[in-house]
Amino acid sequence: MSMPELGRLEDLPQDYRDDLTAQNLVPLWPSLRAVLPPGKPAPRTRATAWNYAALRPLLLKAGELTPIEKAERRVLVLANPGHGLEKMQASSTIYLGMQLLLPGEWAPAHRHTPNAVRMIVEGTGAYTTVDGEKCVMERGDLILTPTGLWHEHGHDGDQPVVWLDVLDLPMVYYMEAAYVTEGNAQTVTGDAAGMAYQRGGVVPAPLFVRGTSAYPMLRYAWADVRMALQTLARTQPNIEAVQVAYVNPETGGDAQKILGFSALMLRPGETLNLPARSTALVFHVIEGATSVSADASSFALGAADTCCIPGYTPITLVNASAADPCFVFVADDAPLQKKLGVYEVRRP
Ligand code: GTQ
Repeated sequence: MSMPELGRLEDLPQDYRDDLTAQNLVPLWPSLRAVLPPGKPAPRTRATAWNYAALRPLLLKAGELTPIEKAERRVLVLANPGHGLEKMQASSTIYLGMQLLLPGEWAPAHRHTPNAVRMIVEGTGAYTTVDGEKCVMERGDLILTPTGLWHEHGHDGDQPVVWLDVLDLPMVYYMEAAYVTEGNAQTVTGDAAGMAYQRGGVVPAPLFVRGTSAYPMLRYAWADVRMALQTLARTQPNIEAVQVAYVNPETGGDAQKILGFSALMLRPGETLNLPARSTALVFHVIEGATSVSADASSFALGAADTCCIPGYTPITLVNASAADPCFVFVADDAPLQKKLGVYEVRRP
């Protein structure tokens, strides 16, 4: 059905408009189509890619220009131009940053309301201590630092360590609920508290009592996730997509409450068509190379490259290799959208 054209602001007499403004009033009809466009939203989020080889020298340069004490978190934010770079948003709800920690450096303990995860990009010897649990950081590992939990980053190795931060900061900031509390270095109470959750199908239950921690597993080792993907590919060759979700092992639900995380294996030569969904998506290549295409945009991504695609568009990924798999880390805001009842999948 065609939509009738609505009255414009300019159609109203200036003195009437001035009277409205004086009382903090705004007529809806000139803006109605902008806030409720027909059929699908008009996202600010623009399909955007960030090339790791190109940003890496700038991140290392930040290591020379700004000592850790002057940065607290030495991060270059992957900002979406559709939102304006100063907003520091990859999408409406997702913040992405590449964080550098140099050997011997220390990013002090703090806790904040936004939830974060780290996807380790390069280097060894660094660790994040979350709620007293020391989590080593290796390429491809996912480490959660959920809302309210103390976290600090340290580095005992001898090469730079870089990781991708994924936070729901834009969402929590929009809610005017974003703030931080600075703290003292944590006492490490364990470096393996979550290890008992690493095997699917069983959870700790001492004296028949299940755990009650909201975030029982803080580190998802890439070696395990990679093996799960390869097992899935081998045992279910007809599966539509070789994909696993990062979940809370106590509940089986999403690992975090606002953003959702999964890992995807593109089999050699595979073309994968993802249906249009209401969520914007972030793709970060862990291993291999793939193209990511949506509407008029197409990006060729290699290892450590990252891109963001707005919601409501079908997406096609094509593994660039006919011989090797490609492994991709995926983030979206489906957990939030599902809770709010606005989540949609649009199959053709
Ligand atoms: O490492 O705690 O990219 O607090 C932005 C805010 C990282 C962190 C970011 C943060 C952190």
